[in-house]
Amino acid sequence: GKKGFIFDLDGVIVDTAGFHYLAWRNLAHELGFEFTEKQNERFKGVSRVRSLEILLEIGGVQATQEQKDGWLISKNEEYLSYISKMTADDILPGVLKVLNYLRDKNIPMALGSASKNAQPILKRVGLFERFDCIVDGNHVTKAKPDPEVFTIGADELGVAYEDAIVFEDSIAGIQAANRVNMVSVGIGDAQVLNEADHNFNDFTEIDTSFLDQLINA
Ligand code: G16
Ligand code: MG
Repeated sequence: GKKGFIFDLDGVIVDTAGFHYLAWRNLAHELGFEFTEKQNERFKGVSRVRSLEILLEIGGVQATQEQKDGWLISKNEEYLSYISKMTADDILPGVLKVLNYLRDKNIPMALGSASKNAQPILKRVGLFERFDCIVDGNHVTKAKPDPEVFTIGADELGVAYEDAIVFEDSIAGIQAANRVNMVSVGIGDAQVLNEADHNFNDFTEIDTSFLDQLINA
């Protein structure tokens, strides 16, 4: 059937994963514990609320709902201050080449992100108009590894799930795509993303013959 491409945002289109990490690490320090980059793998693709739960679990911190709400707000404010400085230069290497190639072939494209900040980020880097539909943390009730963010995207593009190709940097996102038989493409460490159907370190490794292979499969 007709193919459609779905792109995750953080860690795939832009490197905001580093900003999330900085903001969570600063909160951890404030609460008196360390938070490493290795521990941060579990946070990728995971919702804001769930991320805080995992962080408090790592630090062994008990907190009231009021405290948690305050930390969620202050973490997001810090994150927003980082993304407010983003420009088109923050689009990850090789991404525009792939998006342009698919656009020239009239392939439908969706954004599928867990982030509630996806739209302002896309606007800042000049990609808001590039997707036929944007599904983000404001539209879904179930977080990755639940496939909801991707199934809504495929439905809106009008493609069958097995004809949808998902680009993801998180374990949770690869699992979400696999759960509904979408083609999963892992961007990042192949050892971390070993459940993906295809693996690349970044978009500069993706050539047009690979894209044609996916389109014509
Ligand atoms: C992203 C990140 C996660 C983050 C989540 C929620 O998802 O990978 O680390 O916790 O969004 O972000 P926000 O706090 O901006 O709503 P994705 O799916 O784009 O990788
Ligand atoms: Mg991601």
